[in-house]
Amino acid sequence: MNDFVQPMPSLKNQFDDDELLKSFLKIKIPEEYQKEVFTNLSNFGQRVVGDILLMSKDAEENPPCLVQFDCWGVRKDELKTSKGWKDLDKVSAEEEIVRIGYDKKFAHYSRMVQFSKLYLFHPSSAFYSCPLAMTDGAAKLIELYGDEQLKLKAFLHLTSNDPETFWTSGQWMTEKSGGSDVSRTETIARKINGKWKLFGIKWFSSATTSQMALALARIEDESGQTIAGSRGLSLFYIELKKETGESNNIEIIRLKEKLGTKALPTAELKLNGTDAELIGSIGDGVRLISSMFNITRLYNAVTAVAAFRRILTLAKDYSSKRLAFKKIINQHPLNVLILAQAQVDFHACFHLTFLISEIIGNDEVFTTDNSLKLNHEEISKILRLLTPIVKLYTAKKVVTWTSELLEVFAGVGYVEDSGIARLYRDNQVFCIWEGTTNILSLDLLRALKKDNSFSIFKKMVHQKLQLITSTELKAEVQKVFMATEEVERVLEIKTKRDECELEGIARDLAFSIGNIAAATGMLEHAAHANSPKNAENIVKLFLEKNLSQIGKFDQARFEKLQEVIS
Ligand code: MFK
Repeated sequence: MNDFVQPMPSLKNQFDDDELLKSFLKIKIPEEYQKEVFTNLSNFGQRVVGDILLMSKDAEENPPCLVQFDCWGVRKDELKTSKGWKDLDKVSAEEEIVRIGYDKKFAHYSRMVQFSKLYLFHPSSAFYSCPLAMTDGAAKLIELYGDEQLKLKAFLHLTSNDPETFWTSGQWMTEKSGGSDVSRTETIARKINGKWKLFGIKWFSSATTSQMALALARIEDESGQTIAGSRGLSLFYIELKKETGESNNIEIIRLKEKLGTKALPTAELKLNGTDAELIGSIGDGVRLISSMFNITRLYNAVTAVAAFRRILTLAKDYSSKRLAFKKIINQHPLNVLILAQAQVDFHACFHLTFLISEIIGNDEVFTTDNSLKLNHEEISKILRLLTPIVKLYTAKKVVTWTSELLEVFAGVGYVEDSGIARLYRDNQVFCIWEGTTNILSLDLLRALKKDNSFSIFKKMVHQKLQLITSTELKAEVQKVFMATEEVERVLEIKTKRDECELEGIARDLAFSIGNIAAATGMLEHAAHANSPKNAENIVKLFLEKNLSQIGKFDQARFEKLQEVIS
């Protein structure tokens, strides 16, 4: 009889067991905050492998379902969610995952603390992190552009730590006619008896259980005319229920059958005269909502890195327990190679993402003696430049590495009840959610052109690197300096050429700048870490590759490529 039982991979306290996060925070967070932050994260690190993990299991095992009609044929559109999903909402409020970013208790370190908490939460949250992303984005937008009424109502709900009053928000942009190209939005806003009412279909609305949403719509004047394109789009605030508790004329057409993120209800909605309030000026909708999706894009990055850490942790733990060909598999050279390469890329993603937590923190709570030693305008421009990069970079890495690391588990990784198959399906969303890799690459070009922000980014990188005096890291520091020169040189040439050439290198540019930013964070950490040897080894391995990866792209090559796919 075969009675062999393979010991399972297991998870320990997700903060106490995270040497990288602890070391990073120890270096960055001032003494005065450390005790409170470390205690809070350590307690939370235990919860995410305890009660919170059980909530997410319940949410995954009991996905949402839609009851559209009662037995008499009356339309109900009742969205049923599990107890686990509801409890995750409560935990999010109590643990202040959104609030930490707004109460600014840790001054310009507030976002860093918040991102750390989100990073611990996400892999045990059944993607409750998605509603939280939009909630945070909505809070930011209202903080920037909301009127007093919205600030006194919605903002307080979105940033509440009381489960009874906490609200989540949806972000309703995507329509059948345009996911990436939002300018094709067809939803109409009509003024009827002095009030805005929306009519149209929103094609991908996650967090359908939210109390509010921010939506784009095209204003129709009294003669039925609209302005085409994105300049015709305005931003609206919607509450999903009327004061009576009835639906605000919103029909749930159906829930999406998605590849992954099955616990998260994502619906197609019909707005059938939905009461709405205009935010900001008419025609300014895309610009305003960008302040929301720039936050959700950062959530995308933090959660992608968190998901990367979860599968890597499980793969390393499993590799220390599984025997094959007379050796524990973490002794086999090919597996060592895979795990080490994944670890190096994981560190790059971590440092890139947590570098941006420092940048956004300093942007939101600006002081002249800020840790970046830049003025406010410079910090804002670097934030704008790095946001699309951090999103696309981490998303692509986690998707690639999830596939590779699944192989470590072989057949068990391919079956549902190992949980690995679910990670594989779920993680694919990081490249889709909040904009695809190509759209984010084009957004980088938008930022580069508008702000000339690469030279400011270069200034930040150089300032950080100049502080690294370790002779051990001298060659590596030099390599990053040279990579910034190389990207700058390419940009100078390419911005003078036609649009097609610049678009053709947009992805390469994004990954090159991402590599430079990640390497800067890794070097800074290695220079200050308590036990620097491992951090030095990791950054050296990372810098074995070329940071600047900009390939050849010109009109002749483009024509050749077009022929190839014809
Ligand atoms: C977690 C599980 C989720 C479940 C499954 C999800 C499946 C997928 C669901 C989805 O649908 S996610 C997709 C969400 N959609 C997006 O992320 C939108 C992607 N498209 C873009 O980001 C486009 O680049 C964009 C719509 C913004 C382009 O629109 P336009 O009309 O071509 O923008 P334009 O004219 O360049 O910019 C208009 C204004 O906005 C300009 O400001 P000014 O008026 O002052 O000049 C821009 O500078 C500004 N702007 C645009 N992007 C910005 C920005 N400002 C700051 N940051 C940005 N990123």
